[in-house]
Amino acid sequence: MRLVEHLRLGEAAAVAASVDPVARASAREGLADSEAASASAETLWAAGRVALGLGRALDGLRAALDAARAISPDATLEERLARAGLDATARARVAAAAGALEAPAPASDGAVGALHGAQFVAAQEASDTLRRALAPRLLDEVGLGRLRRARLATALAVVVGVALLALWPTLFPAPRIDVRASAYRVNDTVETWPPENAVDRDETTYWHLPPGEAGWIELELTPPRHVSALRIMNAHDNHVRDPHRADRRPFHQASREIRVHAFADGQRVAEVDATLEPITDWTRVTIPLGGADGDGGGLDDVERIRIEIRSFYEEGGGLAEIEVLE
Ligand SMILES: [Ca+2]
Repeated sequence: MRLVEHLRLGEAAAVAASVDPVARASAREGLADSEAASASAETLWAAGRVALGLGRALDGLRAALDAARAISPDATLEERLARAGLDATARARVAAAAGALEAPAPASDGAVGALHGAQFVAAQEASDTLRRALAPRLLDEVGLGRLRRARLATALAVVVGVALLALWPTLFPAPRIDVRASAYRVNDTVETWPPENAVDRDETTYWHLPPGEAGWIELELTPPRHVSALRIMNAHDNHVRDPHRADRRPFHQASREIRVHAFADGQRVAEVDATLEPITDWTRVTIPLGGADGDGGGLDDVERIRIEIRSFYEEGGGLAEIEVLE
């Protein structure tokens, strides 16, 4: 209900309608004076000119209380604050700060003590509370309409923002690549060379086909995207040249002839043949994927890329890394 009132401003409109336009204009000036006094109080206080700062803070509160008088000239302070829209807690706080206005202000910075510090804070808070509550009650119809629209726009922006945040992962899924293969090598129960090894950004891990078999590896792109080329690092066995691993049974396994198939909207949109060399020095080869007309401009909305390993060096085929270039 508070939100509805916040947007509708019905109470504020009722109070505003009961205020004489001349009194309203002078009260609005009072609020502006109050705001200026509070701001300069903050600056003075922060600069160490605390006696002057406290004086300005109290001026700010006086001006805000005077503005409250404009909307209910004959009421008590308590009634006036209630009519300004303050709840009981805020009324008590503002009334306490207003009561302290009677005390004599310190004449010099040296006379400012801890209690004055508390008084400064209380006065600034009370002025701010009162100004916020009073401002809509001192608007005319045009001003109220403008405030209603501004508050409605803010509320709508929050609602849209929250909804967008909730729907974001569905609307804009994080780009993902899933990988699968016709088969992969399992040397024993411990060592395996699964297809995930070809997209883990680690040059020392490989997808290997079982020895002696042709096969394929496939990348599924979510969401589908523009692909200009693949960068491929062939499989290799970096243990072969490692003297510390002489006990290990070395093997060579690398792909030779490959065929790349790209799919978009369920249709095959490219088929490119390439021959890979056994790698030296961690080299990668780039395979451009042009359109059907081979213009080299890449392919749009690619959802799936299959790399067929048609022949291999030594024991069998495999790949260390596949990068999708957009
Ligand atoms: Ca890898």
